[in-house]
Amino acid sequence: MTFPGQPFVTVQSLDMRASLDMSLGTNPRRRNMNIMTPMRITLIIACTMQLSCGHREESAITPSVVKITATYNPETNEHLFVTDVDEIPSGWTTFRLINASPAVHFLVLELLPGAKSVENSVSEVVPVFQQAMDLISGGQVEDGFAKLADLPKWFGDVRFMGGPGLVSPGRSSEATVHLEPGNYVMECYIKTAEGKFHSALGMIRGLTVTQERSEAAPPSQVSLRMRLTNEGFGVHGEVSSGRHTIEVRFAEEKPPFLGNDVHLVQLGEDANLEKLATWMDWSQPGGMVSDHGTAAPFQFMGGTHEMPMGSTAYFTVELTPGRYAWVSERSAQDPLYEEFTVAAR
Ligand SMILES: [Cu+2]
Repeated sequence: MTFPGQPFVTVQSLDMRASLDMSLGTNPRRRNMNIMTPMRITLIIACTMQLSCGHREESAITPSVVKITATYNPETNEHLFVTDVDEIPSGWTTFRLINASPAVHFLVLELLPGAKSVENSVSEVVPVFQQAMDLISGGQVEDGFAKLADLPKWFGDVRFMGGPGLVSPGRSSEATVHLEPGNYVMECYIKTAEGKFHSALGMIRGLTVTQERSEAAPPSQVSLRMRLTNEGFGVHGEVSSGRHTIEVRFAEEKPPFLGNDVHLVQLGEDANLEKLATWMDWSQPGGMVSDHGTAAPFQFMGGTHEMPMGSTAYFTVELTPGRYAWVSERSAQDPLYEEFTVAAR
């Protein structure tokens, strides 16, 4: 196994990472980017339904909506999640990520084990991934992957619990998930052109899910269904123009490197899907790079991050006629994407 386009990534380094992944019991991709930075963020949980979301009534977005705005502060070079919500009841919640920044972002939810908190992630996990990435970016690929052995043991017990998928500047991404009580981390590990993870530049934040139970229900009407496996997206339903609420069932344990997730990409006429596949790999020096000066090569329109097998999540997208692809966050050597066309009505 080699990384296409990056010949210096060797089989050995991949195996190293694979065994690390297994020992950790989680997806290495998912934890690549935590570094620390102050996060004074403001969140807004607007406990309303479709009102504040502007969704059609039939999309039946759940009553509990957490709004998070992704921002960039050029004076401090901080990428931040801004919200005034730090605590929510357990149960169904919709996370709406509004991208008011010049970079692509996402928001992945991570359930931390025991009493671990975002401070532990910031001090013990983020720096390790950043050091690993710095080594990889400097050409020391094997040393970079070996660095991941410095991750704390508890990191292997982190559970990835979905969250709004990749979204380009000026767009919003919305995902609905069912969360059990616990301490969560919300983070984005897109990278800057210098190879710094957004989470290392502030885009990481804690969220407490309390024992109190929300009465929110999942979306009652969906227009598309997906069954995510290691082989594909299993789309059922008519992929037509307009707004869709998509039900996603996580039907298979994650492949060796990443969990099964899905993101929607709008393709231009000269879109190169191999380039997209390489970009979707955070461990590639050019992978997942998007900042104020470096645009991502594609328009990302939302999706949902991985969840444990058996879970269900929902996300909404707005489709207009054109070319698209569903794409998963995978290593560049094992890409997963599916192109499709939305016809004019
Ligand atoms: Cu980001």
